[in-house]
Amino acid sequence: MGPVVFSGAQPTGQLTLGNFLGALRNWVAMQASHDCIFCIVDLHALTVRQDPKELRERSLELAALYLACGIDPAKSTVFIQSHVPAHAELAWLLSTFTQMGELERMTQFKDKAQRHRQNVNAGLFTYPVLMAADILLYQTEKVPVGEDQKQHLELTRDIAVRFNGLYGQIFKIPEPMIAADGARVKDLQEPSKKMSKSAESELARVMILDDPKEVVKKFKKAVTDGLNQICFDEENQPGVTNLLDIWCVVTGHSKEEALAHFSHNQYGRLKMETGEVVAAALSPVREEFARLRREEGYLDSILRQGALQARQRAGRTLADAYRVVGLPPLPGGDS
Ligand code: ATP
Ligand code: LTN
Repeated sequence: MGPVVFSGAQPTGQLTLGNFLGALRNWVAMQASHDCIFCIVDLHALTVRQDPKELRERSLELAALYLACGIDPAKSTVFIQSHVPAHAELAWLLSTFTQMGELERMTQFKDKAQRHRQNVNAGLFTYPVLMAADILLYQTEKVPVGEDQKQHLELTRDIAVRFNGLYGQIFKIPEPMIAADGARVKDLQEPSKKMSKSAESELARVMILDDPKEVVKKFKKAVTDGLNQICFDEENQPGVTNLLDIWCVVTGHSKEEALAHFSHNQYGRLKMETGEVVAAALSPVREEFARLRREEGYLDSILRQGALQARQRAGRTLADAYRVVGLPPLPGGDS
């Protein structure tokens, strides 16, 4: 089966090109050689207020999108986090092994607390503990994520090492896997920020399900600069660098090849061609998604089977962790 891989995305909105290049594309590639588990982390999504009907809809949509991107349920386990109670249970236990100061340092918390000032809830603060539980429950070895999640992975490792130090080898220590390219796709309007599903401007983010015309339009309107030179220079030319990076990941070309290809310094051409290659890469995903979304019975059966498998695996780790800290087993044997 190969080493265990675990990753997840939140059903907080449609997925962006950033999620695709930074995460999903790598998940698909790992299926051939790893024991992969991909989760729809709906409990995490609750840290920001959600409309109940939309949240339900988006969770199913996200499952269809995983499959449309190439996640194969015959090879990988796909499930919804809230279907496996062990996630919330282990999160509670791990929160007692996590210091307030550690959580206060998390940049995602600081960012989101800024953006949602009227709702800085305790769940937003303990979000990384739930993420640690997700990962540690499955004896995960590798966690493919975008660059923004690196700090959460480091915290997960610290919690696991601390717990193991006190009670023995209960958890495997996971490694983050951050792709060399595509791990930090930037906002098309404010290229100093990461492209995010929850960005305010529609033009800022390309969605996996945007139709080709929309994709091209968004790239045409991408913000660049007045320097009129095509270079990889994140500091002074973040917009141009982002477009070049995206073009390289999608076409599989190197930086040198990109510079040679766009040697005439025409920003218009860079925007247009990047838009076109992205639109072409996303088209088959969009079509497969439309087909899968009509097959609700099939999707339900995948999610049910995934949850049952996940419950079994997660249950073993949770039982071990409960036992070693001194929580008594149910008298008379397993429930
Ligand atoms: P939100 O904007 O609602 O916080 P998000 O866009 O960060 O959400 P998640 O569902 O939390 O999306 O993340 C799914 C995966 O996509 C994670 O592995 C994350 O690191 C990755 N990811 C998110 N944005 C980008 C980006 N701009 N570039 C590369 N990878 C990204
Ligand atoms: N925190 C992640 C989503 C996430 C995740 C996980 C990723 C929740 N649990 C476990 C990898 C492994 C995010 O915001 N992108």
